[in-house]
Amino acid sequence: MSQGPSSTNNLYSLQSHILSEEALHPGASGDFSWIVSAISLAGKAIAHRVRRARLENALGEAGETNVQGESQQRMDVIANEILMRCLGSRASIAVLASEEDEEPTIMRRGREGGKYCVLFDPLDGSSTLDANGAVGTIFTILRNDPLIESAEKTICQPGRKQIAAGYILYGPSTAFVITTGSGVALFELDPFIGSFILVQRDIRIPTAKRVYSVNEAYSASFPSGYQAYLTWAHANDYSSRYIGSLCADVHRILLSGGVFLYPPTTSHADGKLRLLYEANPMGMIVEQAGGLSYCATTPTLDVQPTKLHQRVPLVLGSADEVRTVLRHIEAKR
Ligand code: AHM
Ligand code: MG
Repeated sequence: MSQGPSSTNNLYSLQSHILSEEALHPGASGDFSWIVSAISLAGKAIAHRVRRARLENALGEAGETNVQGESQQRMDVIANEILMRCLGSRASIAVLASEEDEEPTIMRRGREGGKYCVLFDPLDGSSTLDANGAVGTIFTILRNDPLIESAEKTICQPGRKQIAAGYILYGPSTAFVITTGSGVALFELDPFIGSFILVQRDIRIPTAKRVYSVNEAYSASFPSGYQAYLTWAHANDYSSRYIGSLCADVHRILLSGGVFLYPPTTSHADGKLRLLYEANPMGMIVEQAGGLSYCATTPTLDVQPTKLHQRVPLVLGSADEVRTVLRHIEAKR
């Protein structure tokens, strides 16, 4: 049973949570909590801009195509700038890397120091913004290895090495979900006091739930194992929920269970979602909450990345549901 602050009636902020986790590591310098505070500041600023986007005429395409060949939304560019401005000034940051930028940005490395790398998707699911859909910022924090010269190679670390991962969901409320490797905690932004307040710690994903989340319109081009799974699910009383915004779909699964799938398709032969700043952070959160995350038949967090914007197929969610998908994929190999 998860314990929220309601049992004690105490208010507990994101900052207090991170400080108390740091206190468990006697040698901690406090650099890590500075980074989380920069991400939370960016989250508040992005939440504000997302809520005003229609009024400020900031919706629609920016007119640019990003490195992945996808058209950038104006809000993608705004969210990216906010994160860069909030994180760029933090002295412990070595490298920043964003879905929106072709190359990683080196802030300080070598003799200048820099302990951490932060990778992010500034505004995931932004194409749903025109319809007032929920969008999110996904982030992961990695340790900088000063012995590796190339910034891209430094950040190509398997997901198991993540120090922390999380997302901020801009929905009816602004939710901040984070793990530092000892469970998953959920905070909600109280806009009147400007703080993220703890609402649930040690979140556990239900082991099973008959709900799948996939863009089924592409199913004719899915590999046969995924097709066989969907045929099986149709015959077994499953329901379907798909928002088309990864943060929103993962958040629902985190709180109420089910399975999310983004298989390879004709237009995205390796899958659509990016390993380093989408699949890995979500994989760490889901595993920390007792669920499973796989890229085809390899645990997401064990995939060795080869490049910053690498794409992968993804299956994640309730442990039993993910195992059922994997059984169907393996049967057709
Ligand atoms: P984005 O990072 O460009 O926003 O793309 C990622 C989004 C995810 O949020 C979502 O799961 C997926 O793309 C939806 O893709 P599709 O529209 O093909 O179903
Ligand atoms: Mg994205």
